[in-house]
Amino acid sequence: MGLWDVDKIEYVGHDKGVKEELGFHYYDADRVVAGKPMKDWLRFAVAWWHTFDQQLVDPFGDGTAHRPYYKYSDPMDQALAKVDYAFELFQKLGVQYFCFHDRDLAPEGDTLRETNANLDKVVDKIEENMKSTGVKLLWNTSSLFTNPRFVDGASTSPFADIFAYSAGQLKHSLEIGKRLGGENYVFWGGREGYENLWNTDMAREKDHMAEFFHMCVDYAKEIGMKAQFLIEPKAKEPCSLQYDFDASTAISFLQKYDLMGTFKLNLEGNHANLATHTYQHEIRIARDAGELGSLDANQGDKLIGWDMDEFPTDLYETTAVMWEVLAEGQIGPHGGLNFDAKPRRSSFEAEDLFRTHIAGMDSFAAGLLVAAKMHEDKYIEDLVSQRYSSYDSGIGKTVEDGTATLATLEDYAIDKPQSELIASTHSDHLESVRATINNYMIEALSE
Ligand code: XUL
Ligand code: CO
Repeated sequence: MGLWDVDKIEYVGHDKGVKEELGFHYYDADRVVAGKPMKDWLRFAVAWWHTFDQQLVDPFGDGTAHRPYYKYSDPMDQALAKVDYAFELFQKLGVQYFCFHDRDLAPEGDTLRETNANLDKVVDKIEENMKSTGVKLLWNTSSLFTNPRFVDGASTSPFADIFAYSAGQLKHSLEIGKRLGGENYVFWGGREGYENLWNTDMAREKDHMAEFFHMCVDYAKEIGMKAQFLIEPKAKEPCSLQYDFDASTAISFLQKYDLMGTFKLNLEGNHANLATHTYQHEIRIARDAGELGSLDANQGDKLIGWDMDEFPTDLYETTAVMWEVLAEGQIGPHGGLNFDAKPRRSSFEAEDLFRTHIAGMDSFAAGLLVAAKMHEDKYIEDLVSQRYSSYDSGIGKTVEDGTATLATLEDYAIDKPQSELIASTHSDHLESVRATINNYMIEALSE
């Protein structure tokens, strides 16, 4: 059976019931939907930190996780053993990609040199496994927030030594990304923000962060690293305000510092909620700016405010996300769906790592099927073009082609009675749209 006490997870469909927890009911990797196999639309990735390092703590309780590799007490032995467990899990789930932070992989030494040496040993083993299994790196990143030295940030730390350390750490992380052929490289601003505005020079900190990003772009060019750089916005937590608050804020930052296009966005469901947005909103903002890069797949809890990183199971939300992805033609030029998600504390058994990934993969596959059906009928496309059709000709066209002035519009509007100014189309009302999407869900998933 291998290292995990679980067989390869197969597609079991839903004709014979829907209760099998160790089989896919909707994710059928090679099934062609809207012109591409499901696996190519979804490009699932396993997050190393949650899946292999997370002990399932919460602010009030210790870790509950049972993991087979806890039998290795030496940290390096355990780090190396995890690579075997990781690649077996990827293959058993049929996931083609994975993601990691540098610090997820190996323990730190006393100096950066020692830390890098530990890391390289694990990366050697990962490289071998990537070659023998064909599993690829969606992205890697650098943890510039876990160690106490980053208490006040990394590139936005008020202490220049910390900026320098961060740059050195990141340099090696870029080298690893290049070596492993990572398709993207992520920058989540862990503690790049503030908790106390009275002691913070926000403008200076943002200038430092931009300088840091430019150094990374320069170094990637120098070493011939091709990965797409991605910023991952988050509104708050751990800081009371994070500088990459949401997609719009991150885009303004990229515009100000001449980094548009060089960086795209990695958007996360739970982070969207922390900014009081929907996941779909964040994706639409990025799409409209040509900045959609990749997605971290997870969800929050409506009743708890913080970053819960639940596995995504909300079908309405996965449908909305996949609707945007289908409209875009892809998640991003090199994007994927990285499960930045952890099992609940009570899902502590090793096997639960499979169940939770299956839940997330099936929920996104089902969302893809529903969204594809909506696109097939051009349901939303027709509804939206109908809604704005008054700009296709007549007075509306003069607005869009730039020939209208306040005077021509006054002339047009001045004698119009109120009754001619109130239009209603019914079919685009919120209640009707939501009910119709429910109908699409029922129809698409019962086929
Ligand atoms: C934290 C978060 C990170 C990034 C990578 O909320 O989402 O795990 O995805 O650093
Ligand atoms: Co994330």
